[in-house]
Amino acid sequence: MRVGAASFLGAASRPGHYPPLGAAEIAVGGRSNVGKSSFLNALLGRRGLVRTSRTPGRTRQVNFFAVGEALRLVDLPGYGFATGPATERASWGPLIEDYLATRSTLRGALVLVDVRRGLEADDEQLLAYLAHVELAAAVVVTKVDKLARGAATRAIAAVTASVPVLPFSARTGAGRDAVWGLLRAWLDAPVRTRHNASR
Ligand SMILES: Nc1nc2c(ncn2[C@@H]2O[C@H](COP(=O)(O)OP(=O)(O)O)[C@@H](O)[C@H]2O)c(=O)[nH]1
Ligand SMILES: [Mg+2]
Repeated sequence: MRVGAASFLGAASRPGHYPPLGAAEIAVGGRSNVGKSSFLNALLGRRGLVRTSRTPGRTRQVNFFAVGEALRLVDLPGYGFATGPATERASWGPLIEDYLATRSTLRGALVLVDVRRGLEADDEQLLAYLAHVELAAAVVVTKVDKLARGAATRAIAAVTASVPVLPFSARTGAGRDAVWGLLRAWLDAPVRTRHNASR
């Protein structure tokens, strides 16, 4: 897939307050520090577009990036980070759920997991929610360069999900073409009308 010019489109910090509907959207979620910003930058071939951070949990908004005319990538707030005011923590879930349940142009969601941690309870919950709202989903196993080849292969095989599992490294670029292939398939698939997608 040829990647069009990417640009920041806007952010939402409250349910419903999203940029106007436009191009098809694909959401990217995962625990804080899983490598989500690095994944997006590597996918887009843009080093600094999405801020990578050494202070996990700071990004509490849904961030929208336009990729050419036909696609938007949507960076969901990182979950599972256990510091910060409880009120802020409590707001992430409803925001993510509202966006996933209601966004009519949303075509699928990637759930990122660190190769050294695998699928954890929060990730399973997100996958279950995606199945519940009938969205296409896949797991991207990040930072595969952090393990030796054999250990990485075993760790990736241990990620068992009922959706595709794709290994990825933002550092080496491994897995980039496979991810783009999946996204293209999602964009090419017929749009299904979800019962609860209202806006
Ligand atoms: N070795 C390696 N480090 C990575 C990779 N992806 C992210 N990181 C590092 O993991 C940390 C968290 O990355 P970031 O993209 O900010 O994660 P986010 O909080 O999920 O957005 C940073 O120090 C990154 O440099 C990867 O593929 N390989
Ligand atoms: Mg980030």
